[in-house]
Amino acid sequence: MAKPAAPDFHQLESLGEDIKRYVLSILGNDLYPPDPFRYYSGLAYAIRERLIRMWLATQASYYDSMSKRVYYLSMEFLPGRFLMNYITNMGMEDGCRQAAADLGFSLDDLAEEERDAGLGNGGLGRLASCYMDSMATQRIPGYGYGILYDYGLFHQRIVNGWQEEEADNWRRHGSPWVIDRVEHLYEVKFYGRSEAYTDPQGVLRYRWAEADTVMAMPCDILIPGHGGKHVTNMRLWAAASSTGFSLRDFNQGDFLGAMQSKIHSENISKVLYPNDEPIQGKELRLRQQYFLVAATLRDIIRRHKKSGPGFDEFPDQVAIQLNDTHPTIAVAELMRILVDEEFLGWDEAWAICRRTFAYTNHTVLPEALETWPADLLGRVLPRHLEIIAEIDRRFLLEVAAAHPGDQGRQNRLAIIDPASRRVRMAHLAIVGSHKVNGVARLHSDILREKVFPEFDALYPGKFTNVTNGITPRRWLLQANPALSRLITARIGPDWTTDLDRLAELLPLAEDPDFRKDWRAAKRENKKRLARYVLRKSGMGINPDTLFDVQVKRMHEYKRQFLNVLHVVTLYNRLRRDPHLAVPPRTVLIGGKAAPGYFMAKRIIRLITAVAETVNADDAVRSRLRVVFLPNYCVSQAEKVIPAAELSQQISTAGMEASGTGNMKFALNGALTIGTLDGANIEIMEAVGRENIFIFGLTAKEVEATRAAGYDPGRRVAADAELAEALDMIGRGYFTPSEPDLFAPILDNLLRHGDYYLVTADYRACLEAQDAVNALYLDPEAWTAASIRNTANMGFFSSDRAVLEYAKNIWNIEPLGE
Ligand code: Z57
Repeated sequence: MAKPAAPDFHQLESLGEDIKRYVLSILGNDLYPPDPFRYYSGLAYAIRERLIRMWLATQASYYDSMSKRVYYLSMEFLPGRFLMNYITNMGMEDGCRQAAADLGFSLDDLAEEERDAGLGNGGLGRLASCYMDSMATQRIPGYGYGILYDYGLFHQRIVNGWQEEEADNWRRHGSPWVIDRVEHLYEVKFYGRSEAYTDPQGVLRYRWAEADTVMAMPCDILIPGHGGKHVTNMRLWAAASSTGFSLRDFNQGDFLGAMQSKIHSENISKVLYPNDEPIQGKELRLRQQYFLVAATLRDIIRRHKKSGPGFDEFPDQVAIQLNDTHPTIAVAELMRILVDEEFLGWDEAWAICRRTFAYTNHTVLPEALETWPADLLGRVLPRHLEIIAEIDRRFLLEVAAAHPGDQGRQNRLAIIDPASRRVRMAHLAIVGSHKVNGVARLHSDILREKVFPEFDALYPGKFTNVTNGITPRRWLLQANPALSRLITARIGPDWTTDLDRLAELLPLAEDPDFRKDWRAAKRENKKRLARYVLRKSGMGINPDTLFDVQVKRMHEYKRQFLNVLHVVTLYNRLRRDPHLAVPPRTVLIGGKAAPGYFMAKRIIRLITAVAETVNADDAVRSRLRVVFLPNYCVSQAEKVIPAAELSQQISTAGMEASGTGNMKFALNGALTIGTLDGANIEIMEAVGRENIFIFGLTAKEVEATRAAGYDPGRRVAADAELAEALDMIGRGYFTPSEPDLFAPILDNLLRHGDYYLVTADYRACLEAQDAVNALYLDPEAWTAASIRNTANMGFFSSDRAVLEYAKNIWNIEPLGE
């Protein structure tokens, strides 16, 4: 496929004039002085207009084809910035560069003006956004549905070494990409009670009485596929109060009281909950979940009714994918609509539900499996609790029929846990879906064998795997122009939509000239990152050192602490032997801690403390630097990942469901040091055992080690370097004025059994790092391995992933050209 030609109505000739017109008319601003934010906004509006035209054409073709659609329900989307993504996907890059230059700007500088849309926490939200890009590119008819939070994930600042959170008011200066559909409001109900009545035919029915209502306003964000011919959208709901204010209270002179209920309703879409896993069980969060679900199902059913067929055909027209359990109340809501509002019989409604829903699980951490107290759920959603109880009653009859007399099994499988009276959302999702998938092969195996074995026995074939993927457009084509240019020069441009084509690079790993070009591209990216770090933190880093990177949410199971132990050990070795034969390294670590996660925040403080000490030590500073990158986010990832040479993926085996950062690094030619966890296993199989540094316990060994009663003390006593590093941290070597700062981290390890097995994997991690050093000292061999990583990453395209969902779960054919 050649580079897509810009269709006529992109009208690139008029782009410059359009930009100026938008600066005047929409922003109400002078053209002078030429402010980059204004010109970014003007360009954004000019592109938005072109996008809307394409989108209207795509939607018309959907209606013509009457095809089945998928609705991807997610509490989180993490798109990052839009401008360059739109421009590359629509093939407008040359035109936009020219227009920007004519106005006296560089396109890259204008792009830097955009705020990230950070409507997600981490992997789960970013996965949803990669899938949007791939659905549009692969022409799979479907939509993302989520919430338009006023405040996305907090901004992280580092103050005196500690994380501080700042509100992310991302739309404060406007958001040209969001199309508010003020004319399409839906009502969403909360609270009140379920009321029984008899209908004119004498049938007992239920309705939702005395409820409060909140309005849901749809806001669309357009998603162009690569090549620009197919444009879909995600629809994000914003809450608005149902009345401006309560007239009664207002007439009695209680203005603030009247405003109160308005504020209460608008709270619903105010802020994203900042916990990655586990999520927080707060009433407002439950209201957010139901708000998304109720508004979305109304929209789906409206569209279904408009297209003609009755409810029998609903599952032939509609697939609903639940992104984790967060939108699982949809199962009860669809039952409520079908039974209470459309008057279908229970069995008929239930068959429709099960054929419609599918559920993706993203975690096996017990503390992250979502449950709600039945009384809280019943207060907020009284009729839904009744419906869940009825689903549960019928389900347990099924269980009893399969295993008569096995009350223990019924208790374990029950949707409402009889002991705690909590609603287990994963059980509701499994029972209400026709497919349940994990996100990497190991993770799906663990789901079937360890977490839900009795469900697997009850429903053979329901559990399946779809290994995660990432979009090659954002994560290679856009983020890494240096490498993309080199790849396209050698194998042509088709890899952008057919990532397996990267395998054509494999023989070039043998070509010294190509290796030289490959290294030059990496070096350019390292220099770009060094400039970025200098600009953001005033710190200079040296592009001629090994860039060793770990960026992801801060979490004990991800073991940033193990990374720190390696750094401290390397520091000690360098102090003892200044001539040690290892390559100079820059260790970059970044990630946000949930604001209430004590231990994760302590680990950030430890990293900043170690960085301060190491970077100030003249004896080692030319050979080891440590940088904490503040405010890791999508736009930062786009700069960091292409510059990385070593990617740290070192979670305790069995705990990281998949990981997707691991894929982005390997695609950009970084070598992975990692454990046999999540998708690392499949990455190893793809790139070859000799092109990756694998260490540590396997998931099975982790289980056995814990079962045998692991004793970290013995391990530490037997390892002098480990003991030394822990001792320094524990006694305040890195924070002499506050020597006890890291005692809680040490307690966790030495007194509470080291649940994440950091000490168990320490020595293996160091040996793997020795192998890293040895290979890096041979640049030709390292570069060849780097090329082989990129060349073998085709499988990890989100295009492959969404096509698997379409075929095995949604039963949807991609549309033809
Ligand atoms: C989240 O980002 C993930 C799982 C969750 O249960 C929640 Br809540 C948030 C992540 C996993 O930790 C990653 O391993 C995985 O790659 C990602 O979801 C996408 O599947």
